[in-house]
This record gives sequence, structure tokens and C-alpha cells, in this order.
Amino acid sequence: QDPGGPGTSVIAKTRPQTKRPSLYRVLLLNDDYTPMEFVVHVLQKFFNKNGDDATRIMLHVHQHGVGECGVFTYEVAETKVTQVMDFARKHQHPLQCVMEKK
Ligand code: NFA
Repeated sequence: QDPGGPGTSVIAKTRPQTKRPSLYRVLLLNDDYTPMEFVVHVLQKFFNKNGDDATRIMLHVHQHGVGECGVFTYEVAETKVTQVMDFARKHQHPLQCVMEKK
């Protein structure tokens, strides 16, 4: 109760829980069949990219095989991946979207 001895007092400071969440990259993978315009549309619809940024990212994926759409917490990243995969499947495109820990 009074570990400093008689006449002393201790205030133990506690820190609020401020641990930052782990972050995850959401990536698009290149393939030979998904139309470029579809990929640009996906980047605008699900990742809120403007036309220029969406086109840049699409071309990066096309040329390098993989590219980053954004960085999110786990649950948000998981939702993006599911949304993109469902949307691609619905349109019968083989586009692949994955997440990886930063
Ligand atoms: N490589 C695809 C094509 O030439 C375009 C593409 C870009 C697909 C990025 C997937 C991801 N139609």
C-alpha cells in the first residue's frame, strides 16, 4: 500500500491501451485475361482511387505481376479481398486479390 515506507505515497501511472493494430497490404495479381478497364474499375470502386491513380496501379500490376492497392487493418483488408474476389467472380474474370502482413 505504501511501499516507500512511512509518510510516502506512490502513484502508479498506468498507460491507456494504445497498441497500434498490425497493418496488411492488399495486393492485386496480374493475369492474362482480366480486362485492363475492369481492373481500373475495381481500384476506383473498392479502393477509392481516382482515374489516374487507378490506371497507374493497374499498369504496375500488368507490368510487374503484383501491386499494392492499399494498406489496412486486418478486418478491413479481409473485407476488401472478399469484395474484389466476389466482384471478379461475378463478372467471370480470374482477377486475384490477396493480403499480406506488412
Ligand atoms: N494483364 C491484363 C491484360 O493484359 C490486365 C491486368 C492488369 C490484369 C492487372 C490483372 C491485373 N488484359
